[in-house]
Amino acid sequence: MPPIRSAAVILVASAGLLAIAGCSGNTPEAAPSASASASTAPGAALDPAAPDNAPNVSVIEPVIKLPAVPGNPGVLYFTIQQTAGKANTLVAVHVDGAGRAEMHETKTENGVSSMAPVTSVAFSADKPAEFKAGSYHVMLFNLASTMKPGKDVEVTFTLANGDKVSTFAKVEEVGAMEGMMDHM
Ligand SMILES: [Cu+2]
Repeated sequence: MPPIRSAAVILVASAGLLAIAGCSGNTPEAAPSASASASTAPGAALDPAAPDNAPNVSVIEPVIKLPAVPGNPGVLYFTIQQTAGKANTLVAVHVDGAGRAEMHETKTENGVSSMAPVTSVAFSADKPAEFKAGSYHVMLFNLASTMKPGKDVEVTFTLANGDKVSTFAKVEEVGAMEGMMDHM
């Protein structure tokens, strides 16, 4: 089936770009001195260290996948981790351009996948919380028409202690297969 095969190739390619963006974002010392030209690189404009962010909490590779079918929900993937200190709990996510953002968990039992809303997800230095396909994810409803592939969208994570972490997520198209698996 040629269409599905080419979609898989595109997904692999975009995952590679994400990995590169994540690496450069996490090591600002290694950024090229020609920063003006670097601003076009994926993730280069992100500022994960906003001054009022919760201490010792970092969000890695946040990415918004647009729905395969317009009008359907999108999804936000990321990893949130504690780099030092006590464990934390994520209790809410706000995404600019999404009318509503819900934390969900996908579970597979007896070969059947289903998902349900969750109100909190704990994470610690030993155990980051991974929001990814087939696991925790944030479902995005009522997407604004301004949500286009290639945009950087502000995302704010609220912790149980009231602290917040803001960063920017890259908006990407979703592959047809991935869209079906997550939102059927
Ligand atoms: Cu969901």
